[in-house]
Amino acid sequence: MKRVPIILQIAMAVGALLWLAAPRSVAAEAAAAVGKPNVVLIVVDDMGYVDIGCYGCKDIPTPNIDSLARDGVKFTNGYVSCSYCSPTRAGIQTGRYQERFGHEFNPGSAEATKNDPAVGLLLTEITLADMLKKAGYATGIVGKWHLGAHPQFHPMKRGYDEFFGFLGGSHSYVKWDDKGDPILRGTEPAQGEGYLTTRYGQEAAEFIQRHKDAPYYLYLAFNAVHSPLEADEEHLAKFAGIQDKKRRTYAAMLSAMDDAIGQVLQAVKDTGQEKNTIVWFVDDNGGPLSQGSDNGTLKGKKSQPWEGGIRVPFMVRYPEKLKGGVVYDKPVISLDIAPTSVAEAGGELPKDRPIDGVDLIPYLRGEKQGVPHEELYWRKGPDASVRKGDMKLVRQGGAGKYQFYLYDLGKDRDEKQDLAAEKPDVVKQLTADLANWEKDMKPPLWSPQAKKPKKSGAAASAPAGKGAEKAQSKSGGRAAKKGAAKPDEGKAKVKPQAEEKE
Ligand SMILES: [Ca+2]
Repeated sequence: MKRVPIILQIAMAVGALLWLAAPRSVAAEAAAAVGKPNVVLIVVDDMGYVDIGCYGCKDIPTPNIDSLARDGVKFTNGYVSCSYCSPTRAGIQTGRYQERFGHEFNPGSAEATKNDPAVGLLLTEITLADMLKKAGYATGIVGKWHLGAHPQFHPMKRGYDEFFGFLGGSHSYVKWDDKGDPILRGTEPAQGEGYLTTRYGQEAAEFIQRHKDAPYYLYLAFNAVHSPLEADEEHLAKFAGIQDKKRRTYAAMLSAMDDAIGQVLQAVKDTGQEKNTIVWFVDDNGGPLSQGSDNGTLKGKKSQPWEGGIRVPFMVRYPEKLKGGVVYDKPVISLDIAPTSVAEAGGELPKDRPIDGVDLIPYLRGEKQGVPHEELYWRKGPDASVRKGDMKLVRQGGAGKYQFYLYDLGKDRDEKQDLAAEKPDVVKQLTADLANWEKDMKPPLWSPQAKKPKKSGAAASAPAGKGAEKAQSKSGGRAAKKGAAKPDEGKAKVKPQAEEKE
């Protein structure tokens, strides 16, 4: 496992400490905080591209989520920075391509990694909560963390004042003490019962009420509609007409989430701060399809570099500054959430490291011409892609035998016609752009979560992390070894997972 050079680690750690410790008095913060917008960041999990009404769904009513498109801006070329859970969240929290700090893969389950200080959002990274807290905000998270289960990565050590939720990547909706990853309030197991998606809505609404007199940042990270497929009777009853059992359960789960979001939006309204509250809505990756989700005609699914893995429902509502009912079709990415929120909060971004997201408000208000991003990049092991304008290059394969595919998304959003043979110059240019971008990225800090074998076997079932490399080298070199994903070295040392569990 290759580490970030110690000198660089120390420099970034000092930078993070200095940044967090820079003096601003409490009184100054309180004075400066008046008039600042609240920020509500809603992240949903594993939802398909066409599973809400405002993106074309016909069989699952989602009036509350749809209201964000009616009253805000809907992105139709909205992306996340990874095709699965934890890396996307690392990018959202930092505004940086998560490959810059080796957060390229999901960690293992919370149960498997809770004693592993090597698997989680690097402590040298500064979170959106850190940034907004410094700008005078009350901060809280409700729901799924998935950025490290070791105590040092706990959200309340990463800028969040309050936490109600779980540390891993997936969770039962009905069993609060699930798989050694209990629902926590703060750092202690929470006592309670009831359907968790609904409970998250209640907890979020209560947070909003509790902090209505100060600017607040609420990170509402639903695990819905991720597996396991577990719905409550009330919502299941609404979808008795859907024959397919998986789709019916999925629809009920999504409907419960829509109700919970309705409760949160109502809380914002009740406090009289609707205009001055930025509400983000983003899906953390495309639908996996095996659980009842639907990506429409997009190619591919969760964990894949095709549009079905990374193009997602993405919206922002901010009546104070943005007109409602607007569709914005230039490419944007979830990395933009942090810089946009921090700019509106009058906060500051760290200056000692590249920030890849941009402040979208000037673009959305038409004050800035051009596009927020000339290029966007993705990488997960040997899979990588780049979008430049409408042209998208996809790299797949491994063991020195990469395959390259080229699409014109302006004419072919669904990636049906591979233009690689027709446009070799474009392939060459985008391949060079990708290689150039990869020079600034770090090797993965941990290997992909090992799949559980059907038959027991110590090496293959070892969790990712410290012990994994040794175990995995015995089992045939699955680990993310030195330079695993560098353009010229890493061709297939990191094996992608066939089906992601988290
Ligand atoms: Ca996910």
